[in-house]
Parts: sequence; structure tokens; C-alpha cells
Amino acid sequence: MTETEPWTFVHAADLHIDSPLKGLARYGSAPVEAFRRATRDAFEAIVDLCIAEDARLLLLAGDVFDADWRDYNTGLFFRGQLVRLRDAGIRVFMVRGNHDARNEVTRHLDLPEGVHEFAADKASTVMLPELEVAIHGQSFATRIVTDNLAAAYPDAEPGHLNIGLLHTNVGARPGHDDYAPCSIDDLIAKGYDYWALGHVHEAEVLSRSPWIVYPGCSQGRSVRELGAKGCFVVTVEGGRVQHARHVATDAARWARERIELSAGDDSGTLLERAAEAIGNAAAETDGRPLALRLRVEGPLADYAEFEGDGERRDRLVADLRAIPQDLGEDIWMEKIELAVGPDISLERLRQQGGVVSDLVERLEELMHLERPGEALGPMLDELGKKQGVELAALGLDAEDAHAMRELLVQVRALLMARMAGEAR
Ligand SMILES: [Mn+2]
Repeated sequence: MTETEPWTFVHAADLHIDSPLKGLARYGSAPVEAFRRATRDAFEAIVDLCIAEDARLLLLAGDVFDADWRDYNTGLFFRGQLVRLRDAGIRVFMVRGNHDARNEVTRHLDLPEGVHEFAADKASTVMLPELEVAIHGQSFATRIVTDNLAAAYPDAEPGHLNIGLLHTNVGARPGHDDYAPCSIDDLIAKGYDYWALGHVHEAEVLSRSPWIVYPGCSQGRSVRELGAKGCFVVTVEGGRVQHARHVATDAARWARERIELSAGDDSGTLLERAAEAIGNAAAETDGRPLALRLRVEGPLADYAEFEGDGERRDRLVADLRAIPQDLGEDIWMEKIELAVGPDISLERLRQQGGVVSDLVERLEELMHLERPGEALGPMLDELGKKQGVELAALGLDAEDAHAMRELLVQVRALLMARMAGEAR
């Protein structure tokens, strides 16, 4: 092989193999088994991809495992896949992250030839003269790593394609523990060609010069990990990275659908709208099993029939769960949220007038703001001060638009129910 011949490597992270799935209810056609196996199937798909793409290297940037192995089956599964890579002549380089830090995963199996796990005590370099590549990496020794590991990575090797393998939170991304924190500038300063990162579960190319890439997790595991998940296939030509593309490897997918009802809609309309939404969500999975969280909110014309009637409500939920059966789709209705209330139109409220109708109208306005917290935050702060409570103590975060909207929906439902009571 000469330097000018193009070759590829695959970059994955956050496999979380054998991560337990919570709340996996078994009913009807729910594809329970597919979800149980999904983290393993996703890694198998990555190995298939490495072989199909004739990749030279597979880079794994931490959190291969979710936690210590419950038994040796987890390790044996992983090792079996590494043997497939060895047999195909594909070398594997890996670091440990917070979930599979040295002191977190204590069970151990010797890894096959051609697999290199970077040490945890300090960053080190492996030279691959045949590819003119230098790979630098360091594993997490413990779950919590607060040092900037990148800062102490070795200098780039001149005349080589330099790859840095690191589990890190770049730029203190919210929603992820701030482990091995560093900035994009810290990474650029090393003069490497490609930073193969792990930790953030959303795929993102942070920079193309040099390449700084989060491949995201290889398999979504909850409603917080939506859409296609996979890894990056990276092409090198003439000693430079030419391009990197995301390839989906997930074996099952997660989605959220929200149905907003309007005045006059009843449970019949609700079921029709749900069938449409579920059909659309299923069409986007390329035939994969789907876990779907469905949320229905707004006024329901026949709400009075459901109010206080658990049996009637259960039937509606079961009717919603029956929709995938009719569609012949592999869908697990992970959760159904019914935030419905009595149908009182704003128009009718306006006619009735009074302070409650003014309030409902104001809530309606707030709910449609991009950041409802901007208006709501100061109001809540003031209210909190009067009552002597902190917003944080109530679990309220004005920055969280979803949570703020949720709060407004609840308050509106409460006011609407009051109005309905008055009107009857
Ligand atoms: Mn992770």
C-alpha cells in the first residue's frame, strides 16, 4: 500500500453494550426482544460495516460498556466481535470512558491480537508505519475525571496522520457530565488531523480543519436518544482526511410524536390523528423496530366521558396501543401521555370574560413563545420570593423550554377544568 491510495477507518463511541432498558413493557406486538438485543446488534452492525468498507482500523472512543459486566457473557460477546475484526485484518484502538473506566468494569478477558487499549495513567502513542499513522489516547482510570486530559496529550508526529482518541466533554456541553473537560482550541492546538471523540451521545462534526468528531452513541436507549444512531466512516487519501460520513448502525429506533388537538376534536379524531402520526414515525425507521412516545394535548370535546372514569381512559390508551397492530408495524408504544382537558374554546372564554379567561388567554400566548421561560421565569421568581421558595427546589428550570411549556399546559388544564365546572 502506498501513501496515495485511499483507505478508511471507522470511528464509533458510546456503544453501552448490554445497557439495561427500563420500563420495557410486554404487550401485544411490542418488539421487546429487538430492544433488549439492540446495543449488541448495533456493535455487530459496526463490525459488519468495517468488513464491508474494508476498513484498516476501528476506533472506539469510550463507554464500550454501560457498567460492570453482570456476568462474562457481555465480555464474551464483545470479544467474539473483536475476533471477527482480527480475522479480517482490522486493528482496533480503544480508550475507556466514564461508564467503563478501569475501576468501573472490573471483570476482564484477554483481548485478541491486534486490539490495543490505551493506558489510563498517562496519554501514549501507537505508531503504525505501514499507514503512516500515529494514534494518541488515554483511558479513564475512574468514572469521574476532572482533569483536562487533552492538554497532556503527546505532540503530533511529523509526517504522519495524527489521530487523537479521547472521551471528553468539549466546551462544557449541557446535559453531559463535565468529564475530561477541554475546549475546541485545546484540541486544535495539538496539531492533530482527526480527533475521535466520545461521551456526547449526539453525532456532531465540531470542526473539519482539523476534524473533530463526536459519532454519537451507536444505539439509542431511551426517548432522550432520538433518531438515527451509528458511527463515522472516514476516508484518508494522500495522508489527509478527505471526508467523514455518518452511517446508521442502530437496530431499533426511538421517536417522539406530539398531537395537538383543537376545539371540536373528540376521541375519534384523536385516534385518527394518532394513526397518522404513528404511520409517519414508522415510515422513517427504514424497517427498524420503533419505540414511540406519544403525547396528546389540548381540548377533547367528549372529555366529560373520560373525566374520573379510569376504565374509559384505559380503553382509550388500549385503542392507541392497538394502532400499530393494524398498521402491521413493529412499534413499542413506550409511553402515552394524555394531557387533555375539557373543550372550552378561547372564543367562549372571551365571551364569558373575567379574570380566568384573561389568564387562559395569556397562558396560550406564553405557550407559543420560543422561550416561554424568558417571560415566565421572572414571574415565577417573584412568586417564589413571596412564598420563600427557590425555583430550583421545585424542580423548575426557566431555561428548559419543554418544562416551561409543560407547566403552562398543566396550569391551563386546571383553569379550563375550573371553567368547565362553572359552566355546567
Ligand atoms: Mn456514554
